[in-house]
Amino acid sequence: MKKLFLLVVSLCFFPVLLPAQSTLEVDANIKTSKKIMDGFMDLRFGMFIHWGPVTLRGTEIGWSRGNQVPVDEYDHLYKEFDPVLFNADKWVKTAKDAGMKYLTIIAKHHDGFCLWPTAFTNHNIMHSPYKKDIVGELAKACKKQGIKFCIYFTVLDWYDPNYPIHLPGSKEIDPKADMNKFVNTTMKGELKELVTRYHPYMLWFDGNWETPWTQKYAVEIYNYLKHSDPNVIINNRLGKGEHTEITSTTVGDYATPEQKIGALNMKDPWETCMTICHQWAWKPNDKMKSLKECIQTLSKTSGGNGNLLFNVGPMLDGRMEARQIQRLKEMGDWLKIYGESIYNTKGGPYAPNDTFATTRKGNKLFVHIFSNQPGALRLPELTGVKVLQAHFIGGAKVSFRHEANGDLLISLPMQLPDENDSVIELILDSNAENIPVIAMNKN
Ligand code: JFZ
Repeated sequence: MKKLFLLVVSLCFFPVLLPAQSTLEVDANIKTSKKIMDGFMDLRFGMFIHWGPVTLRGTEIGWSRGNQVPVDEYDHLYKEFDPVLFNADKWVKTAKDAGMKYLTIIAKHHDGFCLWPTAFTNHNIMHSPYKKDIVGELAKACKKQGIKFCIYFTVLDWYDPNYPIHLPGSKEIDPKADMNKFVNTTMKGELKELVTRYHPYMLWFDGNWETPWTQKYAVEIYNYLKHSDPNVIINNRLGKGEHTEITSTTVGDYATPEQKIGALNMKDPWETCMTICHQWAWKPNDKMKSLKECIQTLSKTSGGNGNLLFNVGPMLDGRMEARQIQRLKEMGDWLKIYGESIYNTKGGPYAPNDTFATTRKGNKLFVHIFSNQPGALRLPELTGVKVLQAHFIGGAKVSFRHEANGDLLISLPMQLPDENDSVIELILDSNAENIPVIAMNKN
């Protein structure tokens, strides 16, 4: 008995004596809780910001290094980077006026330039003429204005000599590089600075597709970060694997479809990242999405039970473009009327298509109508549920009837109240959130 007691005690104090746990899996106790993830998914709409010295050229961040811009030129752009009109409060207010609830800044993109004063490389904002902590100022402004502050950080670094690949798309491994040193010293050091100084709500990793990055590193970094802040949310691009899915081996808390709306998924959290124009970083005369496209993208994303991280690339002087601020404000104006059908809702039960999408909360089912249907909108049966009442949000009553085959027929006026997305609120006789998913045709 005494021996057993001693064994138990020694195991408690010297966990190294325990059989080595698989290093390829995240400890279930450390994984971000469902409660925290539900809170994140309630937010629905956030701002992504891609920015850095590359705006001096107007080409794509990271990817244009060694392509449109020669490496020697690209790597010295920061010496001219002086965004004197940068104003963190204005950026955050732009996000707030758009109805966004969180903001994710690129602290370091694939070109390795750091927008905060890091001790681990001189390739950072303090060595530019500007010399101000962009990440810190944004963290402060977000806190002040009640926006959740999040950080993008890529695991690859084409600039750092210890990271084994040095050019976009290259497969060539530099024999002089030291990946272990890069991860254990530079990456861990930089992440520790970011987490302890700025307390991000979420970390948006990227770059997981390159071969030097392994699942073992991903698990190690996940555990490392969660020990530092047990509540921090981490996307699925920390681990290896497809961005669009969550599987049993995924390292990270949610899926990250890019430049396309994710599929309806009531089980796994996901967030689509998408640009308001074409490029992630600012480009002169980049084609901007119409208001209709912006609003319908948000509604279809919510209808699929996902979040939208909508990207803006500010200009080289530190301002966001007036036309983009205006477009975002128009989204915010729409959300002021229809926000109840977006925030804190669940997607489904119908899979969104180009005609309509649905969201739900309690006994309410919101039908987002994207284009007028001659006379009526026909919805396949909502099994076991009756509609008691229907009206446009902020407007008139809508007539409807349950057909003999179970279909729900909703009458539409000649002129829909909102040309971008009119929302009908259906009041049901029971909880809309319990209705099973209903597959739909594309149109
Ligand atoms: C990545 C970044 O590379 C991009 O610049 C941006 O930050 C976006 C949010 O995330 O997107 C990718 C990811 C992978 C490839 C291209 C773009 N790829 O493998 O070609």
